[in-house]
Amino acid sequence: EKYDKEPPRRKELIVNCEKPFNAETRPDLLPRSFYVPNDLFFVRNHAPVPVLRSEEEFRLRVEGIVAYPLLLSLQDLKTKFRKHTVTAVLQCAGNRRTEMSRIKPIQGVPWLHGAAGNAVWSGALLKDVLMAAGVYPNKAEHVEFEGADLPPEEENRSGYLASIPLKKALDEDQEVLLAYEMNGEILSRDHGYPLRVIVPGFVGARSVKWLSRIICKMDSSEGFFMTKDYKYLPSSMDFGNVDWSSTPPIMNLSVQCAICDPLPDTKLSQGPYKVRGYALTGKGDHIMRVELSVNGSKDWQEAKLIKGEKIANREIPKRITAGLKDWSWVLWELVVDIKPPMVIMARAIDSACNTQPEVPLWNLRGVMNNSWHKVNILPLT
Ligand code: MTE
Ligand code: MO
Repeated sequence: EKYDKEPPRRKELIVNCEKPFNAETRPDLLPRSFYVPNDLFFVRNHAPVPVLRSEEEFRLRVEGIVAYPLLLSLQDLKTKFRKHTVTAVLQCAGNRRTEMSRIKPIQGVPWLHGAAGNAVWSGALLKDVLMAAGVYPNKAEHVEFEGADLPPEEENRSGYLASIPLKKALDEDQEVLLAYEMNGEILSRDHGYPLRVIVPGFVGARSVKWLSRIICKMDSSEGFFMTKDYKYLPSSMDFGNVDWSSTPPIMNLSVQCAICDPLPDTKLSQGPYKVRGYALTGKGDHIMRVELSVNGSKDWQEAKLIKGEKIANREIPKRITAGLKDWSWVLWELVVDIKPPMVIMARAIDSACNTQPEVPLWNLRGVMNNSWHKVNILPLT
């Protein structure tokens, strides 16, 4: 059995697919802490979790258009490169697909709004490793990552593949990380043990888990999840007429906001209720405002933003005031008047004044749904 060496998992997760394992955090648990606990963090796998016999055996290859190809042990990564820490949200491009599939059915993991999570990641900066390998920035334009898992979709039986522009990788302010720690703990097997990429600001699909190889290349990755998935195709394209080459692979996140508490179709009595959720920015530097409407979008009230929290005696750096981009999510809350039956709506506006569309833009893969989040509330009896 290919799936007989899977790690133990919390039963509180909402499992959307067992093999490969795909599970999301129950949305109402998300705003309970600024960082999602590792064992409640959503898991998006495309294959069985690879088994590493011993940590000593692990090697990362760095090759392609570089002067000095490298073969690094985990110990090398931890001792020869400075340790960098970044708080970043990870969101699957398919987060909130279920809402989009109400417009027209979509094949794909039926995520609610729990396929996003915030964590503090530590590891070596990808930039430092690429510099040590003597990357040729004038010759290479992309950095490809290969994972040790073997998704059936990768036709030539390679591992999971994705790439990012070399420019992003070499920009220290972009903080692209080869992470070995998540929330101060060693990565768990579901989240990429022993090493994964974290690409702040990009969709989760580019943050390759179980990283085994880095290849500096001229062209972007030909991997399945770059060329035949994770694309925001025009609404007119269906499986019958899809032209994958028409559309580039998704990279950047877009501004997002979700109501986590109450859950959709909750029965509530009339009166005040503290609504809670998360928001994250796309190309903007940070979330400027979150607004809620309880009267069908006629009036919008501003929610209170909760921008950080202490973890293990560590203060969140004042990135925003320092003029750097905030890769983290913000949590927000607002007490509203509940008069069921009703709909609570939420939308965010980021510092670049980007906001969300009122309705989802349907697309074949059901990705990048960042429409106004609408939660239906029912009367108690
Ligand atoms: N990396 C590998 N090697 N294999 C995968 O299946 N899934 C990607 C990405 N990295 C994946 C991967 C996708 S689509 C997402 S959304 C994130 O990992 C999810 O990371 P998580 O499971 O730690 O939440
Ligand atoms: Mo994803």
